[in-house]
Amino acid sequence: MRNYKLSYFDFHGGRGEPVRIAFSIGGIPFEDDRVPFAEWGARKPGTPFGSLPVLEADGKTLSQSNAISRYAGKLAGLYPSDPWEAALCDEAMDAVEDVITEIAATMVLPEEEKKARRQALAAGPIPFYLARLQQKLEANGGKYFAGDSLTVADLKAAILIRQLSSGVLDHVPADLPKKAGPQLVEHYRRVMDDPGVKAYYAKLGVDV
Ligand SMILES: N[C@@H](CCC(=O)N[C@@H](CS)C(=O)NCC(=O)O)C(=O)O
Repeated sequence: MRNYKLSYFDFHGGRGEPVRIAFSIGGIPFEDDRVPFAEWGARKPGTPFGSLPVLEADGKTLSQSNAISRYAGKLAGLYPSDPWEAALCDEAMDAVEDVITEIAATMVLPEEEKKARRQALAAGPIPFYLARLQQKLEANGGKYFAGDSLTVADLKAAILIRQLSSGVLDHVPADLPKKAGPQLVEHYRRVMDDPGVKAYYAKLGVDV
């Protein structure tokens, strides 16, 4: 087995979190390199695209969160082998990534602009994406986004819904997921109750 090191910021969410959980579920040892924000400026130029997460495998780097998630998912049995189901898994991950990209773009805005941009997102694009993601979930039977078992798409979607429901994003109402995609909230709870996901957070002493 390769030696893995996953570098990502030090919080329980975001683009790196599905990879950490997938490795944990798959019993794949990895170095969990949690980069303090204070060190990021110095480390950024050394990353492939100036961003995290980055996975190192025996010293070789892989970037782009969905590529890393798919890779970790394949190692951990959390990525479909059937090509159509794999495409459904990719579709959900890419749709979630669209939402993350919109939200991430607001992080560095001055307060007034941030407020306006986030209110606009909460009034249109976010509920739109949540409603459409919910439709996709329903089209696959309502339990998982692809196939009939947990995949990295379920992890990625659940982590987004957890963030949106937590109230941590100023100007985005915490009840937005419940209003725009109630089944996504149920899905997120189900994912957090998955024994492998539960074990991951229990090991870290995190309540989810
Ligand atoms: N397309 C990239 C985007 C990565 C990205 O923007 N990551 C954020 C953290 S979630 C980041 O590194 N932000 C710091 C920066 O851009 O300087 C991916 O999916 O990995």
